[in-house]
Amino acid sequence: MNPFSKLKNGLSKSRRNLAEKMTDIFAGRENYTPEVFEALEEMLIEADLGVELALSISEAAEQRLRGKKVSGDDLAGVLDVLREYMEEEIADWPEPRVGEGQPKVILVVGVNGVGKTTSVAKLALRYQNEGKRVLLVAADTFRAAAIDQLCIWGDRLGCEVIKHKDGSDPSAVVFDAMSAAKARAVDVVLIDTAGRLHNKEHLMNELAKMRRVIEREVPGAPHEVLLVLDANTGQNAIQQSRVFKDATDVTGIVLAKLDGTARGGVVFAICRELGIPVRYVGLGEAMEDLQPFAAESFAAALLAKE
Ligand SMILES: Nc1nc2c(ncn2[C@@H]2O[C@H](COP(=O)(O)OP(=O)(O)OP(=O)(O)O)[C@@H](O)[C@H]2O)c(=O)[nH]1
Ligand SMILES: [Mg+2]
Repeated sequence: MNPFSKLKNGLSKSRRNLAEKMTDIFAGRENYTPEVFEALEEMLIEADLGVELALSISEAAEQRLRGKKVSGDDLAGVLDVLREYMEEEIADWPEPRVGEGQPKVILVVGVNGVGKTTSVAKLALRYQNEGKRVLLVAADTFRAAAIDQLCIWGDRLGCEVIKHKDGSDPSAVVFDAMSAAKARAVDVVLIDTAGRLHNKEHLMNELAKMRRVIEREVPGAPHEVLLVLDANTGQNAIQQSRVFKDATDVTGIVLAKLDGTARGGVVFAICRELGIPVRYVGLGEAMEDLQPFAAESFAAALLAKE
């Protein structure tokens, strides 16, 4: 399947949700009354686009359609307004710069069960496919079996995993990983961390300590701190991002599990309200199911006709 079809497939629940609700809003109406646009706004809020963006889009749609008679083509007209807004709202972001001869260090963080470890494996595959030498780091020493889980991915990928025992200090694992990466001319280091409840101070401190070790061993690193969010959590994902953003320098978001949710619109709220770029979207459980996020194709896939 080509990447766009895969994205479209992954967004099918979100797309159907939008299309169905939109059809309901227009069904049986002759004219565009203010209620139509109120309903549209409400629907966009429910689709997790965020209040502000929902309001701007429904206003733009109103300006375009007010007073006109409802015709079959107008649904497409509203979708065009949506698409234009989405493309404008979300810029694509440049890759971070990595020093000559340095490994690129990527720290992957997030609350429990959002898809961190799976995303690490998916990212590893992407980099391997670019011909990069990848090292995985089992810095989740907190949850039983987390190390084994990463090692299974490592086996599948044919990728080395740096690990210590369960319960050991994750900063020590990270320290070893930085040394190994430098010694073995690794291109990309992917660090899997423990699921942090964002109010657990201990784990947040541990994260800060890991960062200090990384910075000391590879100046300028970590080059990316990716916060993994579960798309199913909708607006709650925004709250999580705020807390992580305050605790550490988050450079980008991996929005996982978009395939299982009708709330794909949350991408827009995240970009707009947090100013953190969505860098990747997770579209399934397999290694191949991760795509770099691009606003234009995302909007097109979300609003495509079936
Ligand atoms: N459908 C779908 N499932 C996903 C995606 N990403 C992860 N999962 C599933 O979500 C579950 C949790 O994934 P993990 O990668 O273990 O999550 P985690 O954040 O590392 O979890 P902890 O280490 O326990 O905090 C697994 O069953 C994954 O297969 C995705 O993009 N789509
Ligand atoms: Mg994990």
